Amino acid sequence: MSVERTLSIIKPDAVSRGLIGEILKRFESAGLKIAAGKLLRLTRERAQSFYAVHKERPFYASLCAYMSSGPIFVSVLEGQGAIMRNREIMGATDPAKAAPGTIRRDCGKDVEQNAVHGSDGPETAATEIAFFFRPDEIFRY
Ligand code: IDP
Ligand code: MG
Repeated sequence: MSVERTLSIIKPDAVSRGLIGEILKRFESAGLKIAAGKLLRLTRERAQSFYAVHKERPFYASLCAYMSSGPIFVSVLEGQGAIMRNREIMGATDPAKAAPGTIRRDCGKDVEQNAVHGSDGPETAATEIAFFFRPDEIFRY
């Protein structure tokens, strides 16, 4: 397996409940390195752009309102097989269906306010990282 980079977002529900440290600890404990990170707030338009792939879904408007409702912590995670590793640590989309010990099971509120986002493949990881970070903001280990 090769070293990969993936985009992680700690979503507004988790940031507002003081869970940034708890969630970053889980990434680091799993061997993922934090290669970039920042706290920011998306405008509604930026949230719509980030989630454009979901624009036909019934939850799109609500998702974009929620994702622009408060600060988020965006980071680039780096490591062996980082994309799928991060998805495993996150757990299933719906916290009620996520495996015990996953971030979404332990920290998510519901299927929308599910604590974290993670890229789902190499192409989306590259696009999503570039959405938030310039190359010179990303560090190598
Ligand atoms: P993922 O985040 O596990 O990849 P996606 O299907 O890509 O799941 O959905 C993107 C985000 O949209 C989810 O993380 C969640 O915040 C929201 N979402 C997904 N499905 C639903 C739903 O059925 N109702 C409300 N929000 C949803
Ligand atoms: Mg997805």
